[in-house]
Amino acid sequence: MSLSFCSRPWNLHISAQDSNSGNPDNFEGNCLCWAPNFTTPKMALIEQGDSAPPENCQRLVILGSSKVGKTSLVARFLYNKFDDNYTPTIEDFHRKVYRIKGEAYRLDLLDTSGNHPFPAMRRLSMITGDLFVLVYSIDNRDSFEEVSKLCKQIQECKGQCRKETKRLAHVPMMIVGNKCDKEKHRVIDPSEPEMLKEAYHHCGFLETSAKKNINVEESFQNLFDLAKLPAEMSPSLHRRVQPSYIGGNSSQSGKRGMSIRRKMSDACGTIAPNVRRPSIRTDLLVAQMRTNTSGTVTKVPPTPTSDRHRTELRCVIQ
Ligand SMILES: Nc1nc2c(ncn2[C@@H]2O[C@H](COP(=O)(O)OP(=O)(O)OP(=O)(O)O)[C@@H](O)[C@H]2O)c(=O)[nH]1
Ligand SMILES: [Mg+2]
Repeated sequence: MSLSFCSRPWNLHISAQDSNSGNPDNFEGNCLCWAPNFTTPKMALIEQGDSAPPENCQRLVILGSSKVGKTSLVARFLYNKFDDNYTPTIEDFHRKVYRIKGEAYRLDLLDTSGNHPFPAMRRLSMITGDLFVLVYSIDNRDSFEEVSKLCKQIQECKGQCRKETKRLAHVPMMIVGNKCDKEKHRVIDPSEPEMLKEAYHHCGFLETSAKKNINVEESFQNLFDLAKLPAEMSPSLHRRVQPSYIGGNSSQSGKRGMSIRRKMSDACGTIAPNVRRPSIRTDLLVAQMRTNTSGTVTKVPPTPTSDRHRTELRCVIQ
């Protein structure tokens, strides 16, 4: 039986194997058990998310000026809802768990404050984020300038953390021009974010309206594509189920000849209830683990995307 910590300290993976049968299922019920390409069909979806392999656990951070519609975009993506009333965000944390083609995935969404009262927290969110949605409002030039600054800050921050100082860090980022329903008030021409996007690798751009539900799903879908995550993470490409949902998975069903459409329909997802943001201490630990305190190089375990198989260096949080 082997015990190992993954790159995120709140995930403890115990890979257990019976030396006689080689079957990890023998330990089910005694310990939290995970092995690559193996998901026990008896686990509720929410538990599968908790034990998802680290490369399938992604944190999506939403940044941008105040009132540009960050929270509205998240609400549209998660609940397909829109609220005309404005409530300022301090920080909101959401978690969605998926089972796609027999594998568990976990997507954490960090909805930040546009007022960023705590700059160190914002920097920490950049360090711990894997994917970024950078939102401006098409009727507000300052909010676009902010997105331009954010692109640079994220690249610098990730560049400091990784041994990629001489070239741009590969961070999936989606620039989103929200409130495109307010065409009459437009002050940002799409050519400007298009130019900004070209300056970065793995960067996309779309105009959206959380209010009219225009391009919201497409924006997240583009970001998943950039991050090489499964398309089925998009709301319309999986079934919404209860957290307690237990079902067979497509990889174990043995239906090899299934059509792509049918395989897609086997994907399911749920929003984790009452989930709390990992503590700042935990986030700091993650930041520390992702960097290196002595300046020596730390190997990060290989992930499905080759550019995530990388070396990382010390990074300062200030
Ligand atoms: N017309 C229009 N209004 C929108 C749209 N998206 C959001 N709003 C409105 O804009 C206001 C601000 O939206 P929020 O989603 O709360 O903005 P936010 O970026 O989260 O703001 P902070 O939490 O302060 O950073 C709300 O009154 C929303 O109803 C949109 O696509 N079109
Ligand atoms: Mg908000």
